[in-house]
Amino acid sequence: MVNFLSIILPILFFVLAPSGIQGQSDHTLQLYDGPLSSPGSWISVNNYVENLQNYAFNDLASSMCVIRGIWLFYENPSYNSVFLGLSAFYWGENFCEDLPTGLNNQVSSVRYAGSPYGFQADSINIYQVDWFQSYEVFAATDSLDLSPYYGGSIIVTGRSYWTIYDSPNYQGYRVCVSPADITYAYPGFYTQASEFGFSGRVIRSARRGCWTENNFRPTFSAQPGKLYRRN
Ligand SMILES: [Ca+2]
Repeated sequence: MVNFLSIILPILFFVLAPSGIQGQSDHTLQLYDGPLSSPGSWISVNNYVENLQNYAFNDLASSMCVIRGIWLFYENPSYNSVFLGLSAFYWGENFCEDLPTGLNNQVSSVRYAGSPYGFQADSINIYQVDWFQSYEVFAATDSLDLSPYYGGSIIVTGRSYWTIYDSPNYQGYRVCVSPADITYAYPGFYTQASEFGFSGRVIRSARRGCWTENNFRPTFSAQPGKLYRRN
């Protein structure tokens, strides 16, 4: 399988990548059929995979290595946009782990968060639903009028504060959010809207810097090399 995939994967990336960028990103994930002690066949991905069936790897992964980047795992295809389900995240460089019960042989889609060009570059990722599920909007620069607009959960990467607004043109209700560690560029994972003061609201514009005193920090600092999953 490895030899076969090494030939067809570049083609699949080009054809199937629905979001992110086409071709290589700064994020690389390996999924293994077996546990780390006996990994068996495996695939390497570095872009969004809406359905692991496209790689003949649906509900197969039992362990994984994050070679680099910020990776999101979903129980269902299309990042749980059709059926909500279990989701998890993991970030860092060169960490491997067996998937826990619940994710073992259950992962159906994966994608990365943050800039395709550098996983510790400044960006904000906005998801429709909590725990980074369903549709997303990505911004790496000041954005006057985000569209479509969501506010279920966010991931802040890099070393910048961001102010998010519930109206276009940097108007309306606003809060300032930050990465978990602005010196070392630890990403900030806000798993639900209440964690960034946006319950019942959507994010319509966003810009770098802190333009309000209404500040939110991640409720926990997600360490590299540790899997966090929705309870
Ligand atoms: Ca599944």
